[in-house]
Amino acid sequence: MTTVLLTGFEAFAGDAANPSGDAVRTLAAEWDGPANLVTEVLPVTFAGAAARLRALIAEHSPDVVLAAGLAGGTAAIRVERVAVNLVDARIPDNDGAQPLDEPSVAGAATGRFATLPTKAIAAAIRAAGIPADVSYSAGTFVCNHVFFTALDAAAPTTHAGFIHVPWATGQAPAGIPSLDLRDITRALRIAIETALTGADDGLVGGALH
Ligand code: PCA
Repeated sequence: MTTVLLTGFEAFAGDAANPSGDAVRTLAAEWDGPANLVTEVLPVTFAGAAARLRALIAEHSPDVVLAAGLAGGTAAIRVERVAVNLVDARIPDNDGAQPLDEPSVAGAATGRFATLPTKAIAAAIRAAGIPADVSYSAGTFVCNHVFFTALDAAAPTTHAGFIHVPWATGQAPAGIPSLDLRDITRALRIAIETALTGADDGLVGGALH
């Protein structure tokens, strides 16, 4: 049976919530197949998140790995295409660790591309009426580290990638954009379904700047 590993994150930076973790918990509760869905809410720690993700991939040998995290201040779902082999923490993680200018995986390539069909996923999410774009930087904090780790740890045949989500409505700080948690959850479901069936072939995308 096809296995999908879906992760979100716990709260960080003093926030009370993280919509990525909430959406993963919601999708796990309503999932009705046909793929086997394995879910986890990861700690926002460089050491803990990467180790846990590697253990989950080793245990379940998933066909699809989709990790999700919060990008506070954004207004759309961001389907990340590029993971950089760089850890450069602007704030401490939930362990209090703030590594600077280190590789995510020592000796690995400078960067890696998502092995999910990123353009097809963004288009499918938009077609459902939810704002979504392909993004070319997942930052240099724990999300990018988990994204790079997923690509490093997964088998070459695995489709692996990362999605950044906005704040959920009702949780966002004043004046910060948000999406309904149901739409964030739907976007993750659409991403999984597209990863299992879709391809980027022939889609116009990219970014001018
Ligand atoms: N967002 C952070 C880490 C955890 C999360 O949800 C990031 O973008 O790196």
